[in-house]
Amino acid sequence: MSDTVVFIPAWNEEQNLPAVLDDLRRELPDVDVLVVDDGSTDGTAAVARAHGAEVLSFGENRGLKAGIAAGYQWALEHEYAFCGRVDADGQHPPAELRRLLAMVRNDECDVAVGSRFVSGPGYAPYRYMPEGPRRFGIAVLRRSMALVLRRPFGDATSGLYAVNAKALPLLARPFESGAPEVEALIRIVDAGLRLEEVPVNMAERAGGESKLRGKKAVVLVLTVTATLLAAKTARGRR
Ligand SMILES: Nc1nc2c(ncn2[C@@H]2O[C@H](COP(=O)(O)OP(=O)(O)OP(=O)(O)O)[C@@H](O)[C@H]2O)c(=O)[nH]1
Ligand SMILES: [Mg+2]
Repeated sequence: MSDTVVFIPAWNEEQNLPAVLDDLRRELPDVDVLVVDDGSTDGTAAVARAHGAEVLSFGENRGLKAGIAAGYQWALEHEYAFCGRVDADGQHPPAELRRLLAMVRNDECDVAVGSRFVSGPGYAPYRYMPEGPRRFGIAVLRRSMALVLRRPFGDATSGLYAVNAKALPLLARPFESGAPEVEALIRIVDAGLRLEEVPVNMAERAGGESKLRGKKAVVLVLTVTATLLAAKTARGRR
């Protein structure tokens, strides 16, 4: 058993998982890998096993927020010192996760989140310029995050994470909103953990269908804003 587990929330991702799992194995040969198969009706579980991953299968689709909490819960129960998360659709290059995990291992921070919207050496500013409604949504989100977190944060819906054991109990608790990543960031900052937003490159979804098109994207922005307002109100009451 390794001291690190990387989990992948997956819902009907048999097309994309093989490449993601093989790439993970190449970049991070020593980590354990868990696929959280959320009631998939395709070959997600079988493909994951065939490519060397552990599989945690839900009997029915419980939604991404349940899948995320279950991944961290697994890491907590199995007493891993470090935990990573990547998406199943090929958007998160395992080489970038390797950098994030190294930062957490070196104790540079407790939580490292991969971001398209911050820059650094080798990562040019404005390398991702979302268009139209997405651009507006991201701008609104950035302002709200700065207000609630009391620090800037550009890519609040990123699912590319590396964390140490201090963050596990916080992230294994069930998420209440439709914006679990935003909720996660609030929990991390409220607990006083050291959070780093790290520039990364991300790819386009490799295949299959995005769960986030058109109307759904608008609903997401509204959900996120509601989550932020709720968090602010709850803090005010304390
Ligand atoms: N456990 C679980 N995972 C899900 C569910 N819906 C999506 N996922 C996974 O969550 C990850 C992100 O889903 P995407 O559909 O790619 O969402 P996105 O990356 O925000 O949207 P795109 O930019 O269009 O790709 C992928 O690994 C999906 O397989 C779900 O209901 N349950
Ligand atoms: Mg995606």
